[in-house]
Amino acid sequence: MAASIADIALIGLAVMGQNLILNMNDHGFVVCAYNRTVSKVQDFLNNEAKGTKVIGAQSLEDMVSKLKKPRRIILLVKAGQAVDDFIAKLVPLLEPGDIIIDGGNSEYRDTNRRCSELKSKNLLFVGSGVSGGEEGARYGPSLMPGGHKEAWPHIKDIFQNIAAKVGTGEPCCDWVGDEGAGHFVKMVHNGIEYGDMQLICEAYHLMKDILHMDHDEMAKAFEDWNKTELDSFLIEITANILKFRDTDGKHLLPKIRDTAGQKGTGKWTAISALEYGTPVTLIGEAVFARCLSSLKEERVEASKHLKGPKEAAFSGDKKKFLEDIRKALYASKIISYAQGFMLLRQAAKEFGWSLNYGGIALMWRGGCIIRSVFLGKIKEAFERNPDLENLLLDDFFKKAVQDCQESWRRVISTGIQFGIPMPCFGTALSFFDGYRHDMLPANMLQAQRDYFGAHTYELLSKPGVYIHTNWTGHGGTVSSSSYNA
Ligand SMILES: *[C@@H]1O[C@H](CO)[C@@H](O)[C@H](O)[C@H]1NC(C)=O
Ligand SMILES: *[C@@H]1O[C@H](CO)[C@@H](O)[C@H](O)[C@H]1NC(C)=O
Ligand SMILES: CC(=O)N[C@H]1CO[C@H](CO)[C@@H](O)[C@@H]1O
Repeated sequence: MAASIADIALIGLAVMGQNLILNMNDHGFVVCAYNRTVSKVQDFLNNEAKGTKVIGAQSLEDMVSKLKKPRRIILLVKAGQAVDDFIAKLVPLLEPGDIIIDGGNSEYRDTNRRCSELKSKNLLFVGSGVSGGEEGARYGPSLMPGGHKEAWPHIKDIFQNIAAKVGTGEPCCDWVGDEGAGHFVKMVHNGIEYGDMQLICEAYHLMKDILHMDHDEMAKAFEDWNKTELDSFLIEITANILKFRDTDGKHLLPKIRDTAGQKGTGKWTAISALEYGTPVTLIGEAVFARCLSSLKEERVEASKHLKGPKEAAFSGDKKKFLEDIRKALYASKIISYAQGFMLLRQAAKEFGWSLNYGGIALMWRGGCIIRSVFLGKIKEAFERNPDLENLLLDDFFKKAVQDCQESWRRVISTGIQFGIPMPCFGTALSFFDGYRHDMLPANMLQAQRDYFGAHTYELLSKPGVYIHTNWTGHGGTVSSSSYNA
């Protein structure tokens, strides 16, 4: 029998898997590599892993025999059936207390299910969000592990060592919560990424079509913004993209076809938002903005028929308006994160998870696409008050939104006058205005529902007591159960 020398095994030697292995190796862990196509293992040992302490396995049995106990096995295989197939093959080879970690892009509901299936077999299961792409995997990803908490003490050291670090070396990895919480948080991360990207696109659109800034001026603006509260990876790459010139010396960006692709993770966040009744409007709009962009031919045709407002030159102070756009972006971004955390809170309620919100902000602070200085502020807000109901009620963010408010409204009203689409700027402001109103027009809605469907309503003075009014004097005996409006 082979000596049990490996600290952890990893199955799935695509680039992400290889890079995570090399990252763990760099941090002094002995990793056993395995791939279903076993020749891949030898290739990896002979090439990328040459000169490292990485060992290979010829079979799952071989892999299991080489692991220290409790055994720790990371799966980095295609989400879906492949994960279940590997789990089914591993289960008979493992002992109670051994740990299977799914580091793929699994749907959180699958992770919930796998947690309960493996619990009944006395095995520990962890579903971990991994963000940061290939580069992150190699040099420090953001890691979001959740599942059976008993596994955490056994994997914490490895996970926190290989994760991205921020500030004075704080790892962008902490225990997220029970069951599929890690994968849920990863999904929300991706949704927020959609929102952040769309907000930047809207700012770019306003700069381009209202202020008529050229690419270098816009690049300079984003570089300047990168030194403000907006300091972040996405703002930084936006500046670089704007500056980038093609081989012919011209800017590349205006040559790129304006149809956005998507892999669906933003969509899943929006679907969850609808499912759990949480108004995560900005991510929803960001997903729809991509959908609208993809109707390129239809838009080209429509552009010949549907005219916007008469072209007018911007007559205001350009420098001041540019700063207004920056503030509109910042305020909208605060709304987006407030909504994202509302969804996390609702999911926690739904599934009985206890989530560490400040920890989540820290996990996103570095290593991943949405990494930013801003997330440090969110972490501080949850540190000040772990039970914070909504980010917008934290003093720092309350003041930030207040400071941006006039600019935000000016940008949106100007943008509307110029006919510029700003789905995310707009929905953010609508959400803000809705959230801060103690009285919304939903009294009318309730009256309408009661009028046509006898759905009943409550009086402000008597919440909890449901009444029906005979609105017309000729109302039949409709009961609310016969309608579902
Ligand atoms: C953005 O700011 C970061 C520091 O916070 C810096 O490392 C990076 O070079 C800046 N990028 C640009 C394009 O200005
Ligand atoms: C509604 O009011 C009218 C007129 O007063 C009455 O004839 C009718 O029975 C009422 N309908 C119900 C469902 O109470
Ligand atoms: C299941 C599994 O381990 N598959 C991987 C083996 O390696 C190839 C290429 O390196 C990957 O594409 C597979 O996903």
